[in-house]
Amino acid sequence: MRKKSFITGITGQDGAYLSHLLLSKGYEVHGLMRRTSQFNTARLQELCGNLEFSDGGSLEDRLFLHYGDSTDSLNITTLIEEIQPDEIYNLAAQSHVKVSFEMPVYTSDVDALGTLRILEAVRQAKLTGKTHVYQASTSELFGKVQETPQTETTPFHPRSPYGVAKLFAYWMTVNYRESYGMFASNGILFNHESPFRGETFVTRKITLAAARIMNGLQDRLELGNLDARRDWGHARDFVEAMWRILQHDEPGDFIIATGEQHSVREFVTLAFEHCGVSIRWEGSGLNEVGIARVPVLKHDGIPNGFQPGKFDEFPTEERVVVAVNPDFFRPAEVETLLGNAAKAQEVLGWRAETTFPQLVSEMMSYDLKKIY
Ligand code: NAP
Ligand code: F7E
Repeated sequence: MRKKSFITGITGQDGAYLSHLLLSKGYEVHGLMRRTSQFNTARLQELCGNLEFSDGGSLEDRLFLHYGDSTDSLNITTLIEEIQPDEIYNLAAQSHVKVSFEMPVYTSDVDALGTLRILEAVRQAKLTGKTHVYQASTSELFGKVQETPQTETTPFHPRSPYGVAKLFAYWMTVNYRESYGMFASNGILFNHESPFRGETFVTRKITLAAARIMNGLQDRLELGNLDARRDWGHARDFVEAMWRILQHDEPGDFIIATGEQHSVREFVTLAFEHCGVSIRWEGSGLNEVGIARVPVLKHDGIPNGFQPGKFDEFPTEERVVVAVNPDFFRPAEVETLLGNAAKAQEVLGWRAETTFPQLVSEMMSYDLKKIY
C-alpha cells in the first residue's frame, strides 16, 4: 500500500518540490488547488511532469488535484475525510509579507484559521491517531529578533499580519498536539528560494531583473530595504526537512535554516557577478544606487541572447542598474534573521546542502534561459 499524503498549497514553490520528493518516494499525492482563471500548475508540470516510476505506473495514477480553498471549512473537512491521508503538509498561505499589510483579514483567514481548519478536520474525521500533520511555520515569527541566532527557544515577536497569523497557526499546532495527542509538528523554516520562487519575492525579483537587464530588456531594478539580512536556503533542501519532520518518532518543532545570512545588496551583487558584471554601490539611504557596465537597453523587446562568458559580444554602457524605491518598504521591517538548525541536524540528520553562491547561480542560470 502506498502512503497517502495531502498537500495544501501544492501549486506553490514548496508544494511543487515536495510533490516531486514524495512521488519519488512512492507516495500517492493529493493536492489542494484553487480554481483560477488561468492554469496554475506550471511548477508542478515542470518539476513532476517527467517523473518515471520503477513499477511503470504513470503520474496520473499517483497525483490527484482537488479544487478547494483554505477558507472553506466544509471543503477541507470533506477532502480529509475522503482521502484519509497518512501525512498532511499544510503549505497553503497568503505568503507575501508586504501584501499581508494590505490584506490583513484575508491573510489571517487563510494563514491562521486555515491551519485550524486542517487540524480540526483531522480531529473530526477521527484521524488523530493516524495522520501526521506538518505546519509551515516561519522565521517571520521571530520578526524583531530577541536573540541571534534564533533557535527553537527564542521568544517570538512577529512584525506583520502574516507573522501574527502564522503565530496563531504555530500555537494551534502545538495545542492540538498537547490536547489530543495529535502528531502535529511545526517546521520553522527560514527563507528558502529556487528558480520556482514567486516573482515578487526579493530573490526572484533580482534574478529576473538581472537576466532582463543583461538581455537589454529592462533599464533598472527598483528595490526597498537593501540592508535587510536573510538566512537564504534552497527549497529543494528544505522540503526534505519537512518530510523528515513527519517521519520522526515523535512530533515537535524544528528550526530549518542554513546558519548563514546575507543582505539584499549582497544578493544583487552576486546575481550580477554570475553574469560577469561587477556593481559599484554609491550613495546611501534613499539615494543609494548600484552602477554597472551592462548591455545597452534595446527598444524592440527582443532579447539580445546574453549568456555568461559572452559579455564582449554586446555594445555596453555604464548606467544605474539598481535604485531604491520607498514603495517597497514595509510599515514594520524584519531587519535580520539567522537560524540555528542544530536540533534538526542532531535529531533528523538534516542539514542544508546548497550553498548561497550555488543558489544564486542556479536561479540566475534558470532566468537567463527563461527570458526566451
Ligand atoms: P507560495 O509559493 O506563495 O505558495 C503558496 C501556496 O498556497 C500556493 O499553492 C497558493 O495557491 C496556495 N494558497 C494561497 N492562498 C490559498 C487559499 N486561500 N486556499 C488554498 N491555497 C492557497 O509559498 P511557498 O514559498 O511555497 O511557501 C509554502 C508555505 O511555507 C507557506 O505557508 C509559507 O507561508 C511558508 N513559508 C515559506 C517560506 C519561504 O521562504 N518560501 C519560509 C517559511 C515558511 P496559488 O498557486 O493558487 O496562489
Ligand atoms: O523579502 C526586502 C524585504 O519578500 C526579503 C516569505 O516566503 O520568507 C519570505 O518573506 C527582504 C525583506 O521575503 C524588496 O523588505 C527589499 O526584508 O523576499 P521577501 P520575506 O519578507 O523575508 C519568510 C520566511 C516567509 O515565511 C514568507 O512567506 O527583502 N526587500 N526590496 C524586498 N522584498 C521584496 N519582496 N521586494 C523588494 O523590492
